[in-house]
Amino acid sequence: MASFTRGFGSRRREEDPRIPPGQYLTDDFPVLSAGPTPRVSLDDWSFSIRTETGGTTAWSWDELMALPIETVDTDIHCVTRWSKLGTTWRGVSLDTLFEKVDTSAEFAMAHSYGGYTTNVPMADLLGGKSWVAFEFGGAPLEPEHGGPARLLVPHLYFWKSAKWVRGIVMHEHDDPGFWEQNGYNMHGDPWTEERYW
Ligand SMILES: Nc1nc2c(c(=O)[nH]1)N[C@H]1C(S)=C(S)[C@@H](COP(=O)(O)O)O[C@H]1N2
Ligand SMILES: [Mo]
Repeated sequence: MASFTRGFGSRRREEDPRIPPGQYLTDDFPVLSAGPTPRVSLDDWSFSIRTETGGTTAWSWDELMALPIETVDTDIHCVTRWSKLGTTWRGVSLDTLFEKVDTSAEFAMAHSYGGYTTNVPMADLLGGKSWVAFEFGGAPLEPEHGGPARLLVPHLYFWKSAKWVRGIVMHEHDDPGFWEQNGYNMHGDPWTEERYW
């Protein structure tokens, strides 16, 4: 897919229905981070889900790797207007992780090493829509792009795909995360241009 888009950097939506309104294509993979890149060793890494009752389920790196791993071919869209088509990731589906979690809360707050947060409704995380991803383009995810692992929610603007993800906290209400407190949309659907407030 990447070679198919090469040389069409200025191609717009009129010519390709995979490009949401107001986006342009890039072959690069820009790095957008609100702070320094945290370094987390795999020995110290864990991912946890805390529910509304305070119960916590956690996975070490090895435990995550022992779960079913999926390959995800998808397009990604940043609110700063770049889109990248045909990216390939490997990761564990949030459906798999939530199999072990008893919750009826409708909202999730993703938390990252380094302090970043972003809110995502459960309806946008489950049903084959999101992953904890640790490989990009056949190689371990680079630290700048969120390695060891990041959330991948490709049907929403890419700020919802929290880099260096360390866990999810369930919320009864849709509370704003980092960018959402700073003017970004609570939901972030690129197809309806849910960019800012
Ligand atoms: N922890 C963390 N995750 C983050 C960010 C961040 O600053 N910190 N930036 C978000 C934004 S605005 C975008 S567009 C994407 C960028 O991912 P990339 O740097 O891999 O392109 O990460 C998102 N996830
Ligand atoms: Mo972004």
